Amino acid sequence: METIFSPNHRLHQSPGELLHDGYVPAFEKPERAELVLARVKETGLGPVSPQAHYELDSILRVHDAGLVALLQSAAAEWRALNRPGCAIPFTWATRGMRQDRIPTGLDGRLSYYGFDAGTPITPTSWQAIKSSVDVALTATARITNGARSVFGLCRPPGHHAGSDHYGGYCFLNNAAIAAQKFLDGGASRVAILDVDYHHGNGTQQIFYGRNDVLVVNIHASPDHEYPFRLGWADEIGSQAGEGFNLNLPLPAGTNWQGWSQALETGLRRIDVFGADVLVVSLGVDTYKGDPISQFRLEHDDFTRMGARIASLGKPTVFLMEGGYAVAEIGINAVNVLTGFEGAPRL
Ligand code: OKP
Ligand code: ZN
Repeated sequence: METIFSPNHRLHQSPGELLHDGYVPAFEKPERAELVLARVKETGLGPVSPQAHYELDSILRVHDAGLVALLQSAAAEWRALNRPGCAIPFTWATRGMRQDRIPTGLDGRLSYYGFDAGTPITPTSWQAIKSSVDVALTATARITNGARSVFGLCRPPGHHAGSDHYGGYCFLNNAAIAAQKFLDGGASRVAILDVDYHHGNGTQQIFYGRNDVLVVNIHASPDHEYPFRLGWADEIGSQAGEGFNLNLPLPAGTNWQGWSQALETGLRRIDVFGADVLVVSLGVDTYKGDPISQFRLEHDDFTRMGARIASLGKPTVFLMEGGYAVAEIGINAVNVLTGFEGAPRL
C-alpha cells in the first residue's frame, strides 16, 4: 500500500500551554506523524510519496470561505494585536446567543468559527493544514486512478472540523474533502467509516442532510467524552440524509469484543449502502494505552480491524486522524493497513 506524506505537518505544533489560568498538554504533536512514517518504512508497507498541490476549490466544496480565510489570517491578526502565543477563542455561543451574525473582529470570528480552546492557530499552521488536505486529495487521486487502497498520513487530523467550525485538533475535514472529491469525480455513493475513539462531529455535520455519503461512526459516548455535544445513537441524519448517518457510541472500557460488534454493524450498513469507495477516518486512540482515551484495543486488534474492513471489497482510502500513545502509534496504525492487505481479496 502506498503512503502519501508531507513533511509540512511539522509546521503545525501546539505550544502546549494555551490558557493563562490553565494548562493544556499538547497531545497532538509532530512526533505522531513521524513515528507512523517510521513504522511504514520499517514494515515495508509500500512506497512513500509526496503530496500534490491542489487549489482551494476542493476545500471550498466542503467548508465556508469565512472559516478558510480565518485559518489563513488568524495568527497574523493575533500578532498584529501584540499578543503572544497562538490564536484561540475565548468565548462560545450557547443557547440564546446569536448564531446568525459573524462578528467582524478577530476574537469574534474565533468565537464564531472555533468550538474549543485546544486547537491553537500558530503562524505556520495554515501551511500544515493545507498540506494535510493535499495529502488526502493526493490519496484520493490514487484510488480514482485504480489503486485498491492508499494511506494518507494526514496531520493535523480533520474529523472534528465541520463546514463552518474547527476544533478538536482539527481545522479542515480531510475525510469530507476527499469524499466530496470522489463525488465530484463521478462516484455516486461514498461511505465514511470513522474508527477514531472520538465522535467525528464535523464529518457528521457536513453530510447530515445528504444520502450520497453514508457516515458511520464508532466512538466513545458523548455523555462522557469529547466532543460531548454530538455523537448519540439517535442522530440518524435529516431530510434526504435520514438513515444515512449511523452512530455507534460505546462505553468506557470497551475492548475488542464490544468494539468489533459495533464494527460488524457498521460494515453491514456500508455493504447495504453499496458504496463505490470507502474513506476510513483512521484514529488509533482506541488503543488501551492511549493517554486521553478509555477503550481497550490491543495491537493485534488493529490488524483484525484492517482485515474486517477489507472484507467489504471496496477501494479504500485510509486517512490518519487521532492516536496519542506516541510510542505505539506506528504499530497500531500500520497494523490496520497490513491487516487490510493481508485479508483475502474478494
Ligand atoms: C481529536 B481526535 C485532553 C483534552 C482533549 C480534545 C480531544 C480531541 C481529539 N485533556 N480534548 O478525535 O483524536
Ligand atoms: Zn480521537
